[in-house]
Amino acid sequence: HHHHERSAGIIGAPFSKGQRRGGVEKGPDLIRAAGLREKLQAQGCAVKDYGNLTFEEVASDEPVGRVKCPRAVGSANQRLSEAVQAVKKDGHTSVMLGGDHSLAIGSIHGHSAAVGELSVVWVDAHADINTPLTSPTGNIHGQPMSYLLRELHSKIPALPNFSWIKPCVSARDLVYIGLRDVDPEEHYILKLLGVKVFSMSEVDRLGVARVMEETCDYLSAKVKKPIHLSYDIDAIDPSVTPATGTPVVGGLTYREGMYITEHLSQTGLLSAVDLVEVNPLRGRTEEEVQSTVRTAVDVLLGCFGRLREGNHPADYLMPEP
Ligand code: 4U7
Ligand code: MN
Ligand code: MN
Repeated sequence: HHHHERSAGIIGAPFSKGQRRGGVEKGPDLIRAAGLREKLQAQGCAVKDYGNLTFEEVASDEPVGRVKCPRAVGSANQRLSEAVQAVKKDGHTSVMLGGDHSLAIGSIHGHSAAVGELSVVWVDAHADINTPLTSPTGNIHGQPMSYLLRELHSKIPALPNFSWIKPCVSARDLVYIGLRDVDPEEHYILKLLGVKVFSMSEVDRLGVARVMEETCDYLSAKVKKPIHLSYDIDAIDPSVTPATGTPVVGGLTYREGMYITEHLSQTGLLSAVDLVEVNPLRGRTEEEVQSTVRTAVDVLLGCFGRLREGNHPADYLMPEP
């Protein structure tokens, strides 16, 4: 039961210039090497791997204001947007393997360009909604939602290689889960726009089951839009997924992390997924890296219908003696 026809179109985005630390560009190949394709196929999901994107070298990419590497981030995301549009036109659920979270700009933009209005579920320790002018670090992986929200359009200054980006998400169609490290300026923006937030406090108060029920009630109150899930591996507690650039204590348990994917998968509305911020160079041991990568694979399996109760093919036939 609960069997849907699913197919995954995988795009690797080995890109790290949305933040300072090298290593996060190794995410796509590590996640593949942990058996993503085989495991998806074993659970009845068709897979087409579109391979890794290649990104053009930007010769000189001086900061603009505080914003670091705007030209490289802008052009990488333009490529990614086109790749996601192609995957959606081929009829797949898009799976974008990052890479850092600045890649959500191109992934969500491309998804929206292909299918229209979206709901966005952002699972993260961070809100990633700084504008170029509020960002304390200048790292674009802390800013992607600010470029995508219609309500923030007037607060975004022009940046080189960003002019193709059209804001395509409304604040009422966005839900955050797992927040626990929000900058004051971001907190102000979230309140100003009235964004729905289930921080770790709400996960504590309500439990993850009610959080997911309320998330889906909220998002489908009017019309059921395709869901874009942007999953930052740092949403899960660093005791489980330590190999990431900006770990924050007090995160989702492995079980809560899985429940989110099981619930979203069963809505039948999941249309694109990002899995970002896996950085093997941030693991202190091989076991820390492997635990992070295994969990990333499990998140994706959950997105494609894996249930912890077990699964069986819709056409399964009992062997007769
Ligand atoms: B991630 C931060 F200041 N808010 O803007 C910023 F704390 O994609 C962190 O969620 C952003 O990992 C974290 O740089 C980006 C900082
Ligand atoms: Mn993030
Ligand atoms: Mn994060």
